[in-house]
Amino acid sequence: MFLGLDSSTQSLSALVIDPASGRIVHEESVNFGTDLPQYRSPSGFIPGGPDGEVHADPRMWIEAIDLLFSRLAERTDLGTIDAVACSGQQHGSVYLDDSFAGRLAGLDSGSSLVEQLSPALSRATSPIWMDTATGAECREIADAVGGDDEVCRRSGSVAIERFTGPQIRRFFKQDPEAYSKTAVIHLVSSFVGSILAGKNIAIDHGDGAGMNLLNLRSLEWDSDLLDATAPGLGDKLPATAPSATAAGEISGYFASKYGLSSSCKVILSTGDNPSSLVGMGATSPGTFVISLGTSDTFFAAMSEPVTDPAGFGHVFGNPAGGFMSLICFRNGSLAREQLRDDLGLGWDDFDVAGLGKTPAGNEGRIMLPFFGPEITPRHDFTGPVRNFSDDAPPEVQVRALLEGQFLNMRLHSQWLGEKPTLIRLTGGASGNDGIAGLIADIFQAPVERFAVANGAALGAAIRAAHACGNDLAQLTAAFCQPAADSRIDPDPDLAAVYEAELARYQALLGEAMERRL
Ligand code: XUL
Repeated sequence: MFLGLDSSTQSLSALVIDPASGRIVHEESVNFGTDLPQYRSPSGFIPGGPDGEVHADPRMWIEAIDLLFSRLAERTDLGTIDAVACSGQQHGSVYLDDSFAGRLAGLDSGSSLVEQLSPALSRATSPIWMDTATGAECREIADAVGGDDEVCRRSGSVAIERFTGPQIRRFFKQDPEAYSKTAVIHLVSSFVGSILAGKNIAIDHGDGAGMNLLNLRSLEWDSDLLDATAPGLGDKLPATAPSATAAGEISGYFASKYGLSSSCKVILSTGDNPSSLVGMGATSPGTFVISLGTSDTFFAAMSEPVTDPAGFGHVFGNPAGGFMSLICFRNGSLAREQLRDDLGLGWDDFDVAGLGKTPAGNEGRIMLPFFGPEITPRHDFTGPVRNFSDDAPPEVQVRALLEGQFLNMRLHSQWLGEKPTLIRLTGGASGNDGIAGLIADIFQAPVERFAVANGAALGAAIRAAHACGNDLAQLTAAFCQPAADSRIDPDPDLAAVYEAELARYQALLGEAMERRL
């Protein structure tokens, strides 16, 4: 049996797979808001941060580990687990002093993790991926190494507010004393993995690439980026290593407290998007994954490591080897929900029934689907831009929003230079046949939906099994199957319609961005 964990923004979840039977045998989850209300973080972060600051309490992540394992141990025999791997929300960072390694090595199962490890935190709170407070630091880092193009050429992304390097720089500037007391900086994923292993583990290439610090050619920390970020940073970062590396055996704490076998291996952690690439069975180029969530994300394995010349997309390590792209669209469900509420509609209007009232292409009526600031393309939009009257009937607005969202996605994924042969759709709105059909038509590729809700935890469990000698293709065939009857094929007659729409969308976007510069 293999255990996958996912420490995401709102919860810590676990999934156990049995490769012999091809079954998911157990799922468990701790919701930070409802299970750990004492941290006052209903959505997994501390609300109301100033100037775009979004931080979380790392003690909450630690406490969730004990709670999750106690629940797992009640319901399943953890002694059968051969290996565990972890996935984590990307970019978030945890700051620890020089007592951390000793505390990990000496964990006592008679006391809790949070009691024993919290005193090692050298920064009380952890910035997470939603934090946008580091605009100045991004500019400083880019200026120091020769501009955004240079940061992108080295690290796979321009300097980005939510990425870990700019976040570390902000900490160094705000509290140099606490920064100098920091002995080790972990990502959320490597932090949880280190607790499991009872020692500091390396940062893998998948999650490490989301820091603006890893050189994608050498797969080592880039010394110029380190220097541009904060002094002495190289000494505070764990080593980097391929995702499939075994970090060691599970800490004795988990063996004696929760009954894990002392020979249970801990495989390096990775970020939730690289992990989902594995869980969605998309580690080979050609299959694109679209995840419809609060923000929509788009990711795919890359045949060649190219970077986005416009600076919106990112390149991370593919846990199965090579690289993957990731593009994040802030106006995802947030925009869909806002239009629904503004027009007093229901989700049916966003499904086949509602979309059926308007023709594909919406007779040329286009919406730039930005209800708030967007990151792809990066711009401070204050509301959607339409080339038609904003009191047009609701069905016209709905189609314009949805077509706008996926035309925007197609437009901003063209830098990959690859056409999808298959799109795997996941996340909240993926069960919606209308939206799935629209994506198939706009990208002119078949769309499949997934039965497993937590692709990141599944990916972690599959990685654990793979690192212990199980064949990845067989694991993928057994666990990464679409839900029955979930496939939707594109209508080839609409290829030309959406080709023309894409050109119109691009022209409208160009005009709007110029007007607002
Ligand atoms: C990716 C990103 C998010 C987080 C969510 O760059 O910021 O997808 O990984 O957990």
